[in-house]
Amino acid sequence: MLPTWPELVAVDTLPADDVLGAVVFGSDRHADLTVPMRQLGKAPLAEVWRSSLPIARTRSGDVAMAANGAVLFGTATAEPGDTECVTAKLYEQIVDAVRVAGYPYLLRVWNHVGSINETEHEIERYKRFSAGRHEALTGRGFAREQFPAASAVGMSQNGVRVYFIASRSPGLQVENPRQVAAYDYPPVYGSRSPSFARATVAQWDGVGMVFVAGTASVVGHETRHAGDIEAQLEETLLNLETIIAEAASRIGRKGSLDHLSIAKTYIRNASDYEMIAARLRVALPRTQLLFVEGDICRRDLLVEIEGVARI
Ligand code: 3EB
Repeated sequence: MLPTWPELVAVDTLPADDVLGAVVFGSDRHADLTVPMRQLGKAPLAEVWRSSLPIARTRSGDVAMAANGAVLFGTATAEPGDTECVTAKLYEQIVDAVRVAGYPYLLRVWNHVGSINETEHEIERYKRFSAGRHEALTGRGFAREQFPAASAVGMSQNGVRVYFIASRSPGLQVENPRQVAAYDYPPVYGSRSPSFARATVAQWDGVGMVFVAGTASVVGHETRHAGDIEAQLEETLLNLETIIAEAASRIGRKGSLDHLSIAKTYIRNASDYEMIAARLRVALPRTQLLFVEGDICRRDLLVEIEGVARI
């Protein structure tokens, strides 16, 4: 039995006893965390992480946690301030809290930063967020092989909101052979390289769960197809297919887009939603899909897709 797995459910089915964590986009009902981003498409869906084991809830400072003996789901929110500083403080709290709780291995972190593409003290806020995250993780002794899979996108209020999955046992970090590892990016993307992995894999009961980081039209370290949403979407799908296959091969299996059980798509311009949704329904016919409107950390990226694959 998997200790946790993600599903998209109607918001009005919450709260539920077997939900480790629930995240709602754009509405504030019954969620452990609300992310102020407009959901595109039909009725509001919640992203829930189900639990097959009893759940214990705790809090430590700004970090709220729900754990089930195998994994821990956490949320943390910082009020607006100096982005680098509040991010570093938030990440230090997260690392300390999961270590004390006994779930020290971060598998996946979702980051939401208000006005992510605006400048703050002459530096783009994403870069300041990235520097704060880097300082906290490396300062707390994280080697690059321990960085979690991540995404970093905007939201319509200021501040930083984070949710994450941590584990009692380590995951396996995976990189995309078509891309430079983000932690090796040149400084043009920020004074401190982004501290994340393209994917992490956890294995429970013979099932490999692949946490696929935010995936976009990046080849090497450069954005491809600036200004061309159709081409960005195709490049993104190729990157998704590549990282899933790579993750599967690391555990001796074959993997493809067919294994993606859930996918969340961040869309910069809501007017691209119909085209993107139509394409993804064809490319990912078996995948549960959620679409939200939001800024992506690089100004020239128009779409980003993340999700979880079961192999
Ligand atoms: C990229 O591939 C696009 O800073 O946590 C994707 C996923 C991106 C996560 C992060 C950034 C992050 O570099 C940007």
